[in-house]
Amino acid sequence: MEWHSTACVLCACNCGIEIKLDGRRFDRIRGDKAHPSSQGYTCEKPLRLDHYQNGADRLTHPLRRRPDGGFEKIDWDTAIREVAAAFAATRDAHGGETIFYYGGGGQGNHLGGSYAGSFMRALGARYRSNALAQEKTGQFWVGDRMLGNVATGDFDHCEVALFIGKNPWQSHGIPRARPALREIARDPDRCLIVIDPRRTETAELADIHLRPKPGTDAWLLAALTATLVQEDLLPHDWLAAHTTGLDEVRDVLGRVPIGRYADVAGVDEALIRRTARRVAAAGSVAVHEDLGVQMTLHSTVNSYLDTLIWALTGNFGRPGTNNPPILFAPLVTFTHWGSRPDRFSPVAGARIISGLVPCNVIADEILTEDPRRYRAMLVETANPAHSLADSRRMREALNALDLLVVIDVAMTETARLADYVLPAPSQFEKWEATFFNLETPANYFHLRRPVLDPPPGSDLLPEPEIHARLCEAIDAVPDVTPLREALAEGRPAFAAAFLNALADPAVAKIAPVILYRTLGPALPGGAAAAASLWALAHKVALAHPAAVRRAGIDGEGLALGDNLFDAILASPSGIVFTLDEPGDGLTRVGTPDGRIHLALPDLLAEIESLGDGPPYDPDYPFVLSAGERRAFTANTIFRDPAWRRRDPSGSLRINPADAATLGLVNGSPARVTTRQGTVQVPIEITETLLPGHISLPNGLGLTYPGTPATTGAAPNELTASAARDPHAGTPWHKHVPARVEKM
Ligand SMILES: Nc1nc2c(c(=O)[nH]1)N[C@H]1C(S)=C(S)[C@@H](COP(=O)(O)OP(=O)(O)OC[C@H]3O[C@@H](n4cnc5c(=O)[nH]c(N)nc54)[C@H](O)[C@@H]3O)O[C@H]1N2
Ligand SMILES: Nc1nc2c(c(=O)[nH]1)N[C@H]1C(S)=C(S)[C@@H](COP(=O)(O)OP(=O)(O)OC[C@H]3O[C@@H](n4cnc5c(=O)[nH]c(N)nc54)[C@H](O)[C@@H]3O)O[C@H]1N2
Ligand code: SF4
Ligand SMILES: [Mo]
Repeated sequence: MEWHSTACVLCACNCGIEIKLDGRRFDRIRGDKAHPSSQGYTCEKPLRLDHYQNGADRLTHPLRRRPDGGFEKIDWDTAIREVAAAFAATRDAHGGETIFYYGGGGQGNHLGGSYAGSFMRALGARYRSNALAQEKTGQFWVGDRMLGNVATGDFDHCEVALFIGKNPWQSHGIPRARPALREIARDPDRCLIVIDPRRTETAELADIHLRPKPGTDAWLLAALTATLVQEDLLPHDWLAAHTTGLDEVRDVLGRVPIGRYADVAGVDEALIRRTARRVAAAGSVAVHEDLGVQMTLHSTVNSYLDTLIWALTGNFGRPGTNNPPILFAPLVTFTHWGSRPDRFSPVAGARIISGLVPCNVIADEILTEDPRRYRAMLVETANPAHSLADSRRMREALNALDLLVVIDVAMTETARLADYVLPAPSQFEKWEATFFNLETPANYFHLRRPVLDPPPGSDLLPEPEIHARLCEAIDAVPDVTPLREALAEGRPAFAAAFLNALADPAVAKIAPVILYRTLGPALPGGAAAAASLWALAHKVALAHPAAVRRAGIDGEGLALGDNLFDAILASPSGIVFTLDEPGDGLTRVGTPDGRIHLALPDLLAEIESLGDGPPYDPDYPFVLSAGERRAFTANTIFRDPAWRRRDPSGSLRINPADAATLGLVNGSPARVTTRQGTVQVPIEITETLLPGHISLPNGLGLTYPGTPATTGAAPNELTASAARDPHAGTPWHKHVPARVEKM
């Protein structure tokens, strides 16, 4: 029996794994030592991947909704013809911009989504979104305005590691998180700092744990950055050389009442000052913020203040600090300082950041009489009926569409509402890759090969083939014979012909599909889906030739991109595709003057006007974090509840004092009520939460064949779409006012 190299698809780390099959079962799974980033590391979750691969609600055939509400199996010719015609009819009647695209990539799969834009552009669609628009867009907007880029922390080499609203012990997000955290914690010269109201597994290891009351990070972070300014802990030469706007920032932070803000956050002022001094004294500081601050009150201000921590202390562009990664694919896009105008969603007028409409306004954009409303939607590798705020209203919105088409591997909450469900092979049955390539100084790309065939008797199509056929069905694909002929002469001739062909806007719109239909069939081992990577490899090689060469790829001119592409095709465990030298990060600041712009006036004004603390409603005395990452959560990628070895129904965590007041004991059922809804869940009493703070896990509340009802509470039955950041529209899922009652 053979080990197959692939990757874990459960979080953005995408650790390399090897799988041994027993028939169609995943018999054994281990870390892949040849994977250049994870180097054999995995957490416990991928050992359960058979529950994804062989889930009982895997889709096997294209489905069409019947008039009686049920689904019937159809063949692919019918499915493609009818779906293409239905989208085209929406376009003809109401304009292509009323067609909305949601998703395009989960935690492990972005290759299929790289072809979806072709069909959407061919239809004239303009609006799209995905989960990044309910977590990262505030951070992207701040990064865009301050440095024309985003920066990620280098935790392998930092002296001080600062995690803000992030629990990497459970949620990872940095390579080999657990050994990396242990190493930092063990080293007396290094320092691990955690800002989290919960005493998380990561906080347990920390040298300094700042424990704000939930939702008070803006006050705490303002006090921390104000200490840097007021105690003059700033590297003035560095700031003069690399930044602008210091005076405006100093003006506002110089007036922050540190003691009062510390009181609002409930954190000892002396500890805040000690933390600021430790950060300022360090040779290098790496910062990582995540959902704890991105999904709570003042989230965009939080992202701004987090950025100021490293920017004001000069922790940028060196090893162990924060650096803009070289993206393999444009996972994040920037406005390039005014060269692209700001865009807003058509009905709600919400700011579009990195090309994404805020998730929290999507229902508003549908449930309206406004003629610009979205009328048709393609959902791919996402479950918005479950993952977006206010599921009840989201279901209503999806039902109100003229057309909903879902591409997935399983019968999800969203697929159940669809007019057509298009089934794809699992991520282990096709060529796949993720575009979560965010590391520095070395960055990694992993093209995964199929581990096994689709189930016998099933009728599945990989996403690239679905998008290509849909484009063909609306007559968007021109004759590609000349390109095929050029390819027969070799890649250089093909590259020249392809660049030529791009001059035609009809070709440029669907370039990925054109590559799939020309270069695709010529790729070895059936790797047609990798065709879009050829163009991306060339883009990276043209923009960053030195970093690509340092990664061991040779070649002059276009040969460098071709060789990078070929190296990716030939490496089943992934490769290092770029390697930075110290200082390279500085060259990727995308502002016109090449400087980091410290002052964002609108956000500085919000810092000045922070009030006396978060609002409090005695009817809802608790703050609920709706969607905590735990040992046995993985978004909705695992649908089979049996994958959870502990806590099968996802307990509500609550502090002992609160439990005692309410008369709750461990394991007893409780009722949690928010302004939006009510759920019943078992209780887990834990000292790790502050009084007044409760948490529910993410990814629960799914239906599954053979189980009587849903297992656990679906967090978004409790959340409200209006509870969102005023700038980025990102939700406050970590700050849901709630009440708990004994049952
Ligand atoms: N096990 C597991 N890992 C995952 C996932 C999963 O489903 N399961 N999902 C993946 C995905 S999609 C993502 S985006 C990441 C998310 O990764 P994280 O952001 O690390 O995950 P969370 O547990 O949602 O939130 C992080 C922390 O925020 C804290 N928090 C709550 N309220 C506040 C607050 O007001 N202020 C501060 N400072 N902190 C607060 C919580 O106590 C929690 O420890 O995880 C990824 N990894
Ligand atoms: N209340 C609350 N809501 C949240 C969060 C929270 O913390 N609290 N977290 C938010 C965050 S950070 C995220 S990332 C989102 C996640 O929510 P979503 O973006 O909706 O995605 P996932 O739950 O990851 O589901 C991925 C889907 O992809 C499907 N899939 C798996 N493999 C394939 C494949 O090869 N092809 C296709 N076509 N489909 C496939 C799975 O069956 C599943 O339906 O949830 C968000 N929602
Ligand atoms: S850290 Fe993430 S990618 Fe790695 S094994 Fe765990 S869940 Fe999978
Ligand atoms: Mo996420």
